[in-house]
Amino acid sequence: MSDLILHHYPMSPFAEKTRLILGFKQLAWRSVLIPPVMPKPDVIALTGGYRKTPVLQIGADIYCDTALIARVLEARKPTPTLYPVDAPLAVPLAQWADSSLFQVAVVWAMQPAGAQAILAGIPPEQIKVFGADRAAMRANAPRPGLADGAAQLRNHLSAIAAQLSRHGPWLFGAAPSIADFSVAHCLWFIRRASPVAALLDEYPAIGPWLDRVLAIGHHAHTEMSSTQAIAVGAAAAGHAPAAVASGQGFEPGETVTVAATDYGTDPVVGTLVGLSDDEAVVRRVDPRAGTVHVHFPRFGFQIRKGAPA
Ligand SMILES: N[C@@H](CCC(=O)N[C@@H](CS)C(=O)NCC(=O)O)C(=O)O
Repeated sequence: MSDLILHHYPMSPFAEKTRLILGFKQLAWRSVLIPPVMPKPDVIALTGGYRKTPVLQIGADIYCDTALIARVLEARKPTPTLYPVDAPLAVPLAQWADSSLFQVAVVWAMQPAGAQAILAGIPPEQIKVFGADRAAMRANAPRPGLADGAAQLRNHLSAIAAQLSRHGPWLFGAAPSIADFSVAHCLWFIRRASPVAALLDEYPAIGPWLDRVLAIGHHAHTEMSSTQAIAVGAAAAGHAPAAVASGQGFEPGETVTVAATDYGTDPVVGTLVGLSDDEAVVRRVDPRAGTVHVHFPRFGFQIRKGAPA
């Protein structure tokens, strides 16, 4: 079976979500450390434009977005499951955490005192580069200021704490679900912003639960360079089987553009080879990575006909 190759960097919350899911499923993985800011030529060689973190590579299949990566890991190793049958709202709750909760967790964690802790050790000129990169990535995407963000975060934390008190030890009862990982990576980020992390202590049910999630760990992983990962893509022959469902307005083999709809909306252009209610797959040819299949979930992405003018 081809290696699971995670392209990520240590301080990325969505990467931490994925590392913990790999730990939960006890799946061994290869770790490719990527830059936290653009340019990311080796990531783009694989994705064709998508720049967010993390990305999962299996041979010549490139999976964008952690909602899809989680499903791929579930298919690779179904037990323990991320989607317990008695927790049907785990997926929508995870989506809420990955968007609403994440946004206000970042607003809280990245207030000046928190940002200083998170970016500790990074030279001031690099911090400027980081700020400019994130401003460009967000473009005009609206984000609450600190007062609004803090109020919203406190509401969210109350709800999470109440859920854990009544239904714990995990968010949906006796076993972890995808929701635990999506909520945990947001609060992990706040914990790393140590001068402002005491907010979490106001919700006593949260600390022990977060400790439990983080204790799952990341399982066994070994480093790989991005050059090696691109060579793996170039050498891989087989691609995940895909089909284009009828009735969605797209034909197999047509040129399409796929892009995120929130932030980091850099388009990926390719030949449509797979489309379902869960996933869009495009084939593209890269001078270094060869022919790759790039996979996107349908939530949070838009697929359009043709290539941008
Ligand atoms: N919906 C995406 C969100 C990923 C995301 O926003 N990741 C952040 C890092 S935690 C990011 O891409 N930041 C910019 C970058 O790494 O270039 C997912 O679930 O993977």
